Amino acid sequence: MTISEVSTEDRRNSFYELIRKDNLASLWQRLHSLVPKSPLTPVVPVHWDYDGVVRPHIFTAGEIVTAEEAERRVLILENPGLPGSASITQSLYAGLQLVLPGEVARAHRHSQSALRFVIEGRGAYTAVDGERVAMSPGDFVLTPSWRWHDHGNESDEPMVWLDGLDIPIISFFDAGFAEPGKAITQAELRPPGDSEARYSNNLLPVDWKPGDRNSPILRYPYERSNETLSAMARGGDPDACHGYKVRFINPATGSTPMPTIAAFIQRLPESFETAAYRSTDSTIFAVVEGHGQTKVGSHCIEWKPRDVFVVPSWHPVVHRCETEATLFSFSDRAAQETLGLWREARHLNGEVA
Ligand code: 1HN
Repeated sequence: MTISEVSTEDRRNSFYELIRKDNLASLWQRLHSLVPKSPLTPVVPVHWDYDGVVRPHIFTAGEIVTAEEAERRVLILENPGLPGSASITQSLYAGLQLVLPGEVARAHRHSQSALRFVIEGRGAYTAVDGERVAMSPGDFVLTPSWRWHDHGNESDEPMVWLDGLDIPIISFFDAGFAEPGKAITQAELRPPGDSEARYSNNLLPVDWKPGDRNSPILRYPYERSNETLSAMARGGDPDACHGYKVRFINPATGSTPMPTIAAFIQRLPESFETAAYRSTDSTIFAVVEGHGQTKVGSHCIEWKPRDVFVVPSWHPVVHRCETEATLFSFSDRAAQETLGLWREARHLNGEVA
């Protein structure tokens, strides 16, 4: 190094230190990491083994804290690439919630939108704005933003579901509010099944107008998603990247069930391997049925029913299964599409399509 180079370096460093005191920073030191050529995510691929690892911990949680004490007895699925963040991806939160027989989780409401995907147990309910929604394995249930919700389990089985919330998005915007309910449990304002009957039979009350961008359907039963997937599979011609894949919709708009979160369910035929695929929405998968492997870049995840795993943004993904398999998934694709950001690439026969 020549004397003039040393002094240039020194001048620059002392300049950076000086301006930092005035809350200034140089863009030229950071430009490329601020605007990468393609997504550079800290999110890592991660897999939670439900039966072997997570389930025993959840049931221990059930012994050491009541649902009442905890308000929500949940083990957060935290991405190790985002330590301390309570986030599973940069934009989403996920957790596994246990409600034991006889327990209730008190009413509250918040700006954050939530979905539930039932992992085990049947007969517990979540009540949304005064309507009880009974839940069974594989059901996809909505708690849109600012709706009162409480949970209860009047069955004789423990109930575990996967919660997905847009908590990091709401924190990013500093737009979150929350309020406790006056009563622990909401009064019933409508009979169970009311919203399902009104809005999910390809019918709508004649003068009904949506009040917001959320689906009026509170529960998408697995029975119905399974019926669709089975019919598609009988029809044949699976998509090379997805097998047979459908998206859950808001029937009033054909768009996503909630404005921030998109949700999907797909069936992979027996002995199927998908073509490599990537998209900008980091995605959380929950295994409904079947055994298989998912390659995320060079990382291989071996999955079985009730496991949860994450595919980070723009990582090439290949699913392979021995038995027929069903995967539920959710992501922030809804928000990305609204903002015109969402991208995907299909890599068919090694070519990017
Ligand atoms: C929440 O309200 C629920 O209602 C679950 O079950 C998880 C995580 C953070 C904030 C609120 C629920 C939550 C949550």
